[in-house]
Amino acid sequence: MKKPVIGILMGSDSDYEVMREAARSLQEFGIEFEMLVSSAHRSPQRTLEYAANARERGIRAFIVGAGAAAHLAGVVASKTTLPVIAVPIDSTSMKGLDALLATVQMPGGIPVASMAIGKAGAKNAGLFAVQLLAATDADLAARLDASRTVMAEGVAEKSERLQQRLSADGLA
Ligand code: RP5
Repeated sequence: MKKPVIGILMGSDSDYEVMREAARSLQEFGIEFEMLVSSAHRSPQRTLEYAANARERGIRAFIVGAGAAAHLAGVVASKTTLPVIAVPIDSTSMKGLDALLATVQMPGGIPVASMAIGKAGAKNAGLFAVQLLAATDADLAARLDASRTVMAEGVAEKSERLQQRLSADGLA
């Protein structure tokens, strides 16, 4: 079994549906990861120990999702100098704006890279982690380039289908 190089952390199992998108991005590029629940507020000791011990276990970056008064990414960052990529989760009536503001307003000296709120943010967090690893892995960088090409082709195909809809609607 391969060793995980990315640690995906979330504040509650209720965050899983969003954070699964990060796992999917990593899986697409064959990046090994581990995923666990740990809370900045409900299990602070577990969170601090995980962050402190991760580097020696082979982890090279963290993806951290939390909602509400989202302190998890910042707490992880306080115990490691590995990169921390945060995903604000839309789990309250404030629809993730609370988590976004709590996440991005880190004090100078302890950086956290925050993605967008929700599933797009989680997807990009996974891709961002791949990009970090690709900085020293030419094969991985080439596969990222290829995925961008496929994405661009997909946009062109959508445009083509749009022409067909325009025509069907009698607008072209
Ligand atoms: C946060 O509180 C978690 O990250 C989650 O987004 C939110 C709600 O958690 P649960 O009450 O669903 O466990 O800490």
